[in-house]
Amino acid sequence: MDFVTRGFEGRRRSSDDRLPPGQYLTGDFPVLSAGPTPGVDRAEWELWVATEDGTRHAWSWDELMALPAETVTVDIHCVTSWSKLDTEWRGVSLDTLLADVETAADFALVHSYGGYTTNLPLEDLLDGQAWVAFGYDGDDLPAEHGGPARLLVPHLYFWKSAKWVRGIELMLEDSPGFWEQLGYHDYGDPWREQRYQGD
Ligand SMILES: Nc1nc2c(c(=O)[nH]1)N[C@H]1C(S)=C(S)[C@@H](COP(=O)(O)O)O[C@H]1N2
Ligand SMILES: [Mo]
Repeated sequence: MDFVTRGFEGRRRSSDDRLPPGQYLTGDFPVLSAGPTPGVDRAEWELWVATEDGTRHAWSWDELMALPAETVTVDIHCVTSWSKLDTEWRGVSLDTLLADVETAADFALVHSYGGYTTNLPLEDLLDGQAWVAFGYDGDDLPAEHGGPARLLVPHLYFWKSAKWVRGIELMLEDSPGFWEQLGYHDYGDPWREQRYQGD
């Protein structure tokens, strides 16, 4: 009987249910960069977090590698309408990086090598929702996809997942990043189709 079989398969959400409005599925991994791929040497690489009172925390590449890492499998959604399901990343949770950072900030402005920035609420970086990812699909993260390391915030449109991440500025007030200044949405929830300001 058909409905019996469906009962078992129904435990897994179909790919259609995992596709936010206005998105299509792709099996490729498109590269979307607003500028050239910056060459960042792991020996020189550093990740900083600066709080609203100017306190600075920083990790070298070796210090990042010494932190507990996780493998996560997530769906990603680009505002240009492609979505990719079940992408596998390796990275350090922002919960780990921010554990000892004392702040009263509500917002973060993420800075990349090369100058790109993007803003998001600090709470969207916490509680298992964001990683500094350095591995993709069992390998090092390719440079064109943000290697050595990028931010991964899969529950928001993928422009919030800053490639070549270099620092996170914690702020009391929101401040728009690169695409946000050009009219993209401040928050960018793909399920609410928040592509542009006013959506
Ligand atoms: N530093 C930086 N990060 C960036 C971008 C960029 O241009 N520069 N593009 C964003 C956009 S619009 C998307 S869709 C994703 C694309 O990531 P990918 O090239 O690995 O697919 O990176 C985001 N992060
Ligand atoms: Mo994008």
